[in-house]
Amino acid sequence: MRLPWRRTWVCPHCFRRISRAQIAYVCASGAACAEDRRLASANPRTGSAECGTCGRTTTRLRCTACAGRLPEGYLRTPGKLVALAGPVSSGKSTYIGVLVHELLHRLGAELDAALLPCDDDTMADYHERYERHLYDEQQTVPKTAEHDADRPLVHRLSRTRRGRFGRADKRVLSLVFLDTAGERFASRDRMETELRYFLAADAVVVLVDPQDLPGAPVKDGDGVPGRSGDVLARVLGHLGGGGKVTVPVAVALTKADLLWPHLPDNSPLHRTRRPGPVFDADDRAAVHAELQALLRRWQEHQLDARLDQFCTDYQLFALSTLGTAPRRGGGLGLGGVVRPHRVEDPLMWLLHRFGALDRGRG
Ligand SMILES: Nc1nc2c(ncn2[C@@H]2O[C@H](COP(=O)(O)OP(=O)(O)O)[C@@H](O)[C@H]2O)c(=O)[nH]1
Ligand SMILES: [Mg+2]
Ligand SMILES: [Zn+2]
Ligand SMILES: [Zn+2]
Repeated sequence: MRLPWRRTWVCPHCFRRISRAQIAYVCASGAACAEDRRLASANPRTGSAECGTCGRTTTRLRCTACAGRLPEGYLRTPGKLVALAGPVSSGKSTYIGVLVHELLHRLGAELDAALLPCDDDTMADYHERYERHLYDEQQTVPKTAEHDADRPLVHRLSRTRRGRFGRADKRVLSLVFLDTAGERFASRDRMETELRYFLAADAVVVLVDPQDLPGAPVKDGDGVPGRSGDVLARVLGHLGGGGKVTVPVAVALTKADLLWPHLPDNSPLHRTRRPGPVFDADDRAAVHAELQALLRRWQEHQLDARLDQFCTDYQLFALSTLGTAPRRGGGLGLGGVVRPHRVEDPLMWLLHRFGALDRGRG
């Protein structure tokens, strides 16, 4: 299998632009010969290489700039890189934990899409950092540790759309979650990594805690007014590089369960999405308009105004990852069960934007 001609790729771990010369083969047989530099000199044109130590054939590739593994099929189809942003406590870790779980156990089948972790370590990492807390121990995800914040979690979501005349059309989203630990950067290195992260992004999901919006009717808010605006400004600054942001930006209010008691029964935010690999444009428009109206009512219209001014393509979302507020001490409410509401909405919109969903009904 020949590899496609391409000058450079973006490494999904360090977000550096890497050329063929910066991509090396890794022996698949184990750690013993994994660092064999002779692998690096193999010709990538054949799509595989022989390990200089043990002679086995391997197709595993890694970025020599950071040693991160390139996902299977990455050179041929790098896909669209989807990035995640949000201030501390906006719900990033919980979102990652629940969204990946949903994609693996429910949504993947519903959308006829496959979620593939970058490698076995990604799977173990996901379980250790997110899944086991929520689904085994029925606890909230602990605060993100500094050392975890350096390693993005890389998954590939691929879907084959049946196009006209039955033509199969494969689309891939590379979901790259760099789960930041704190607001202030621990190092210059990390700051530069984040900058590269947003520069490389083909789309971004920005999470906002409604408790950070002073006008929102949420009780016992431990939010920080203005925090979301600051993060948004920084992210939009990175994305736009001084000009308008042209990549799709999904801005999602997390912890929507806190808002539900204050919304009328017929609010579109209460509804659930109709299942299936189809984009529901009417529902999307209703939710977006409702959130614009709510922001206006909460005197938070500068958030929407800022988005309108700096983004050519953005949408507002409201989701709940847990379905209810966790108990004091970190136990999950609702009898310990994670009950997500509309967590997939931003992704559905992005899949639609990138032409990965089926044509609408009716
Ligand atoms: N009420 C409610 N709280 C949530 C939800 N998702 C997360 N939280 C809580 O919000 C806090 C911050 O979440 P976390 O994912 O750690 O945020 P991060 O700092 O952005 O990674 C934690 O106490 C979570 O339990 C939700 O859907 N509803
Ligand atoms: Mg976190
Ligand atoms: Zn790299
Ligand atoms: Zn070997």
